[in-house]
Amino acid sequence: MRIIGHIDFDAFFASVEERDNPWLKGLPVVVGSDPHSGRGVVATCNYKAREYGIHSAMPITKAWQLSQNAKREKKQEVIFITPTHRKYGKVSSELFTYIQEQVPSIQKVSVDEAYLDLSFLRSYKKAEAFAKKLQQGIKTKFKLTASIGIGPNKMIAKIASEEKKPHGLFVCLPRDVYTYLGKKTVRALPGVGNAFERKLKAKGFYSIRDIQEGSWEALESIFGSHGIELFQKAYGTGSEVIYTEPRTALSIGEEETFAVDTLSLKFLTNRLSSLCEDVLTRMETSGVKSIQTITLKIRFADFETHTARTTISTPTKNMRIIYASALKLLLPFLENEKNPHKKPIRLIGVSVSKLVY
Ligand code: TTP
Ligand code: CA
Repeated sequence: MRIIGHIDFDAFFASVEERDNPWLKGLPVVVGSDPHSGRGVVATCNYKAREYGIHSAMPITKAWQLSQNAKREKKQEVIFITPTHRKYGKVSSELFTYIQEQVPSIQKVSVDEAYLDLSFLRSYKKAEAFAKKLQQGIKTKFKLTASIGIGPNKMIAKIASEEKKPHGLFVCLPRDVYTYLGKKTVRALPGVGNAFERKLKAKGFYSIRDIQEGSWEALESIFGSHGIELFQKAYGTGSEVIYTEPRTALSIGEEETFAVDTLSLKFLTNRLSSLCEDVLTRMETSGVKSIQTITLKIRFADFETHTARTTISTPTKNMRIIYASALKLLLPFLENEKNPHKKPIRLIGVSVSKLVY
C-alpha cells in the first residue's frame, strides 16, 4: 500500500525570522524587498500579516499601504524584513536532514516542501501518528511548525497539507479521495492556474465534482490532452499517482529587483555574479551535484519580461561556467539585439535546472 505524505513548513521565511528574532513575537511580519525602495514584492509573511490581506508576490508598496491602513485603525504596524536566502537554505537543509533520518525516501520539492514515502509504516493510522510525532519533533528541535498531508499519492498529499494550515495534519484515506476532491474547486488541482481556471469556469466547471461528473470525451474536445489529464486528476488517479521517485530535477533560482532601473554593465555583471553565487550556495545546501541548464530572466523598466536559456553540453557546478553562461545570455539585452530601445533593466534572475543530485 502506498502512503504518501507532503510536508510544507508554515510561513517559512517569516517563521525562521520570528524564531531568530524573538522580539518579533506576536507582530505582523513581512519578508520581502525594502518597502521604502517602492519596488519588488513580498516573498512571504506570517499569519498575523495575512490578516491584513498581505500575501506572497504582492507588490511591497501594496503591503506597506495595508500596514499603514492597519496602523490608522490602531493595529500593529507590520515589520518588514529583507530576506537572507543563505540562512533559509541552511535551515532547510538541516530540516530535511532531520526528516531523512526518519523517513527512508523523501523527495524535496522546494526550500520548504517535500514528499515523504510513508509506505514503510504500512497503515494510515500509523502514518498519522508518525506525522504527529514528526511535527512535534520539528517543533521541539527547530522551533518551527510544519503542516502535513497524507494520502495515496503525491497530488492528494499536497492538497491535504493545505487543509489545516498552520501546524495542521490531515489524512485523506484512499476510499475518501473521490469525495474529498469533489468538494474542492478546480483551482485545487495542480496545473490549474488563473487562466485555466477562467476557461474551465466559462465552460461550467467550477468544482472538481463538475469535472468528475463530466465526460472525459467532452473535456478532451474542449481542452485536448489537458482535458484528459484534468479528468484523471479529478479522480485522484492520473500521472500523479506515483510513489516517491529519487529526487528529481527541479530548478533553483534567485532574482533581484534593483533600487534603480539600470543599463550599467558594471552594476549588472556584479549583481549577476552575486545571484549566481546565491544559486550555487543553494545548490550546495540542497545537495545538487551538477546542473545543465541556465535560465536568465530580465524585466525591463516597463515590466516587459523575457527569459533566455542555455543548456551546456557537460553538467557542471562550476561557478565560472555558470556565470559565463548567464552573462552570455544577459549581454544581448544590453545591446540592440534584444534591447533596441535601450530600455533600462529593473530585475534580473538566474535559475538552474536539469539538476543532478
Ligand atoms: P510557500 O510554502 O508557498 O509559503 P510559506 O511557507 O511562506 O507559507 P505557507 O504557510 O502558506 O506555506 O513558500 C515557501 C517559501 O518560499 C516562503 O516562505 C518564501 C518563498 N516564496 C517566495 O520567495 N516568493 C513567493 O512568491 C512564494 C510563494 C514563496
Ligand atoms: Ca510553506
